[in-house]
Amino acid sequence: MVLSAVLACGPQQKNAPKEALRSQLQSYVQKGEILYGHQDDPSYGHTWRVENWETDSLLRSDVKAVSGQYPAVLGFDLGRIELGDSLNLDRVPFGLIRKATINHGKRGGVVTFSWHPRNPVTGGDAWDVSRTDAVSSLLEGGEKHAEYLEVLDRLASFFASLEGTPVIFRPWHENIGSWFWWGGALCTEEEYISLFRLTHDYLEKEKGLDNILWCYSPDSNASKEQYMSRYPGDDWVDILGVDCYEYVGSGTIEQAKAFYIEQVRDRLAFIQEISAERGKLMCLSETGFEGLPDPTWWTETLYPAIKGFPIVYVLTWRNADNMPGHFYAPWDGFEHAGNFKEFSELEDIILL
Ligand code: BMA
Repeated sequence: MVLSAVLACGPQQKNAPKEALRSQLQSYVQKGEILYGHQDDPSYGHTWRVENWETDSLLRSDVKAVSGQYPAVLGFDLGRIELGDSLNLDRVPFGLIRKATINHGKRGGVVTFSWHPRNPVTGGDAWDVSRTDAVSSLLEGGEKHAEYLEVLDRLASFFASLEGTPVIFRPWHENIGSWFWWGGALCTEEEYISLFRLTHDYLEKEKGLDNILWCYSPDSNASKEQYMSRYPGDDWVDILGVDCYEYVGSGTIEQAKAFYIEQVRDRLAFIQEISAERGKLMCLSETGFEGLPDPTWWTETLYPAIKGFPIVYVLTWRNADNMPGHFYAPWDGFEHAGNFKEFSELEDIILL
């Protein structure tokens, strides 16, 4: 065992930044409060983007523009950190992400990271599912294992640069469906679990990082059995999440709404059972309805879907500045923004 591993198991673990975050999150749950989160909130919005993060105060926010408050949770993505790039896959500088994370932690907010890494065997993006050996290649004995340890070094340096700010990391998300190279049909259960554990153990035991709570966040295509079939284990997971979106498809908004509410409630119900058995926090790690076509989505769909579940947060996806229909939170001038304001003022919904 390396020295950092000995230290990580030592008595100071109780005082680790991640334990402070865990207690903070537990106290919201005990009060029946649900934090609201938004992906990439300070980086860009529906019609704007931070130009110079070093001089910018990073105080602009579509959510604040319509509700008067910042989201309690900020989400960021680490895709392309594995390449050593300075911009992530949505062109957000990692410098901005670091600065915004530290600022948000200081003002009492919570930060969560997703990761859409590129395919290690094809060089394609996270959605390149053309080969089924990408995950196994990263594991011990695999042809990309040594390179993966270098990727983990980059990840570790990033987390270590957050000045001790505790954060939530949810790698290898949406792993039941098969649209990412680590998805259900692209690797075995054992390979998936090994990859999650390797990622966790390298950062915590090898690198001694103590500022990360780990979230497992499959997509909503999972039954309880499927959800658990790729569960990395209690020693590797702190928060149980699920990503679940509303889609209209060929039906009506009313049908989509009924399906979404039922699906979210079904998934959160079994996650609640698992989290009670295992003493884990739970969250709705990603959700939304692209373009918000339903005028009362926040109060009449999202809220009824989550109400009564002890989730610590719900995060809606990003407001892209370069794809006019790709937004999941309101923005200044959006016709149904008032419904979000109403949602944000509910007693149990917490913004910063
Ligand atoms: C997806 C879309 C993409 C984006 C990716 C990672 O859901 O928003 O445009 O690149 O997430 O943020």
